[in-house]
Amino acid sequence: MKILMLWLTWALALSFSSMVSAAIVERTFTIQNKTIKRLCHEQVIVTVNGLYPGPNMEVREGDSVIVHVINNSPYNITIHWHGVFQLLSAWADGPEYITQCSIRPENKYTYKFKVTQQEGTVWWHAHASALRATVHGAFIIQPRSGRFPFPKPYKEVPIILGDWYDGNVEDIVRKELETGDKISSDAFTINGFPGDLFNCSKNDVYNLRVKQGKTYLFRMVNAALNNNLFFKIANHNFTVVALDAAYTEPYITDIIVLAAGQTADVLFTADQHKGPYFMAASPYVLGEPAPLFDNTTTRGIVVYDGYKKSKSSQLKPLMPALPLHNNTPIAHKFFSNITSLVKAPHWVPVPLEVDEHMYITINMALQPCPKNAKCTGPLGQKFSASMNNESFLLPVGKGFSIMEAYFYNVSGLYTTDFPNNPPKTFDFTNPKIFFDANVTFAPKSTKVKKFKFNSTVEIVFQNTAILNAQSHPMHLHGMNFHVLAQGFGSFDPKRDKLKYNLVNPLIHNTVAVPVGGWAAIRFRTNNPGVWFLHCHVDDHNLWGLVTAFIVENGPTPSTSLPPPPADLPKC
Ligand SMILES: *[C@@H]1O[C@H](CO)[C@@H](O)[C@H](O)[C@H]1NC(C)=O
Ligand SMILES: *[C@@H]1O[C@H](CO)[C@@H](O)[C@H](O)[C@H]1NC(C)=O
Ligand SMILES: *[C@@H]1O[C@H](CO)[C@@H](O)[C@H](O)[C@H]1NC(C)=O
Ligand SMILES: *[C@@H]1O[C@H](CO)[C@@H](O)[C@H](O)[C@H]1NC(C)=O
Ligand SMILES: *[C@@H]1O[C@H](CO)[C@@H](O)[C@H](O)[C@H]1NC(C)=O
Ligand SMILES: *[C@@H]1O[C@H](CO)[C@@H](O)[C@H](O)[C@H]1NC(C)=O
Ligand SMILES: *[C@@H]1O[C@H](CO)[C@@H](O)[C@H](O)[C@H]1NC(C)=O
Ligand SMILES: *[C@@H]1O[C@H](CO)[C@@H](O)[C@H](O)[C@H]1NC(C)=O
Ligand SMILES: *[C@@H]1O[C@H](CO)[C@@H](O)[C@H](O)[C@H]1NC(C)=O
Ligand SMILES: *[C@@H]1O[C@H](CO)[C@@H](O)[C@H](O)[C@H]1NC(C)=O
Ligand SMILES: [Cu+2]
Repeated sequence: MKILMLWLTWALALSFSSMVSAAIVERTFTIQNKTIKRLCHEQVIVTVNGLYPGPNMEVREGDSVIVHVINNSPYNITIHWHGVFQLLSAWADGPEYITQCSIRPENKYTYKFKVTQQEGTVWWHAHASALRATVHGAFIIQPRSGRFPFPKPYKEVPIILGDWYDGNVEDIVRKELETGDKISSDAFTINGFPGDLFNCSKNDVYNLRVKQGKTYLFRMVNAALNNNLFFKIANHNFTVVALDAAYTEPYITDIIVLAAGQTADVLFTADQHKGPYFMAASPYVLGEPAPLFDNTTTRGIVVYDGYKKSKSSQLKPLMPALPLHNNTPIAHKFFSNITSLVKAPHWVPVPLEVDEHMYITINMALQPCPKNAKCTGPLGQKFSASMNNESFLLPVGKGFSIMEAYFYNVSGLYTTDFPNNPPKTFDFTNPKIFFDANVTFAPKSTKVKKFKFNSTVEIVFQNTAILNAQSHPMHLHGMNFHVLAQGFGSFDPKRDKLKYNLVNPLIHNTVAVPVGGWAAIRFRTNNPGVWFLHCHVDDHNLWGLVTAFIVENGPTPSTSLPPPPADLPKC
């Protein structure tokens, strides 16, 4: 509780400082062990500055950011600024082996970048192995003008949703990668607290005090490693005003649905009678049969000022009714019914001509169990995951990251033949292909795709039923995209292109591709560098549901990737 108060005070102090014209925001992130108690056990976790969740950062659009990362943890680490464009600063993007080698224990690296042409809530997290489980925080970009395209909220409140593993996440993930099995989280968290539905957690409850009649801006992040989440507050509605830091038409809803990696800016008005109300989050997972998943609920509490003094204090807080884990109609409505706020600050129109078309299948897959090993995945094999039947292998132990190899013309780390189409066409979403050994094994490779500067790219992501249709939130670094349409079953260009919204579609950096369905996106390659494209479910990411896009230089220095900073870590 004390920690929570400190943290709130600090968040407030930050929001005042943003009113003055701060051109440089400088921070030190010391990556360090921290022992904390959750779910009846003491657990050593990796943190930034001993905090879980990590410190929230707040900047104004146009600011320069300098973050000194000092790695005092036993693991290799990098930090990614999720959703920050990194215009002409790809060296600061962070994914290990893509834009940089990781920062080894006892080493440091300084991330330097400018935040331009965007505002709203994004976040930062570790982008090495599964360290982001506990190494993450909000990254709030205030408008340079100080004005929002909606009435000024009374206060801003970061709400970080997470999942918690009862054990050392790095050990758990290593086991998962060795045995090929899947392991689920043990609890969900709101601002680091699992809430009172868990054993030994009566006091580990996030507590938000509000003033009746006031409107709060929730800076929401789904930081969970492997889960999409539903979020509700009993008896209250929300107004969504931005998703992935792109303004939306104000959208009134009683539920927020965030896929792993997504963020939202949400107005919350304390417009009910003075009382306590639970806020709660639970997972959205799909698959028939459902994959192993964490079927628990986290909750925090919203208390109105003045409530304690009233005579009705024996009132129990109201609990919101959350949907079942497989409620696709509710999730799909949230994902598809909101539109962007045309002509809002930083809004961009949909590019109407397309230079490059890609059709990319995304699915689970298998890799053969090594001889003499014991694998506990499906059919006694190991889980894998693929895009267009290529399962990505990071260039570990090759001496360079992909972007360094690209910049210095080093060959042998990657090839540029990532396919534009799936190698086989079949009834992609037919559940009968669940265990078809003819299609489940995907080869391992390091294939990327190269684009000319400033081309427009359209991608249709096609989920398949191989080893179960599962949820894959696809995240692109370096560039936002428009989500033109989405649907279920196999994408049919003749029928489905008619559904494209070319007027006011949502702008995202992470799209929740419908389970057993497709999503069509479009973007312009306006940012030279190497940009990771991956599923934000961490298991799937580590199993290979990733690739990278190389965006070549434009014609001028101001459209070219600068050389790497001198302190870029070496492999
Ligand atoms: C940090 O924690 C890990 C895992 O418990 C442990 O192996 C390591 O020795 C610790 N390192 C430091 C510097 O305390
Ligand atoms: C709490 O502990 C009891 C007894 O050990 C156990 O049966 C139950 O599943 C636990 N509940 C949760 C939510 O972990
Ligand atoms: C929430 O919004 C719905 C639809 O606009 C409305 O019917 C309902 O009364 C609202 N609930 C509250 C608590 O404001
Ligand atoms: C998940 O938990 C809910 C509430 O406890 C229960 O009704 C439901 O059957 C569980 N679902 C699965 C798939 O275990
Ligand atoms: C959102 O849902 C409403 C009610 O079903 C519908 O009328 C409207 O067209 C939908 N808007 C979008 C953008 O899907
Ligand atoms: C890499 O190759 C390109 C094209 O051949 C050349 O223009 C560039 O100068 C080379 N870069 C380095 C660092 O050698
Ligand atoms: C898989 O391959 C076997 C042997 O080539 C063939 O008999 C079978 O029909 C194939 N299955 C499917 C679903 O294509
Ligand atoms: C993927 O590639 C492997 C190896 O070439 C092949 O056996 C398998 O059928 C392919 N699967 C799909 C879905 O294309
Ligand atoms: C990119 O292409 C568009 C359309 O052709 C053009 O309007 C724009 O100026 C180009 N941008 C850059 C940075 O070259
Ligand atoms: C850490 O990074 C170094 C340099 O890239 C590499 O040699 C080493 O194997 C990595 N360690 C782990 C545990 O991945
Ligand atoms: Cu996935």
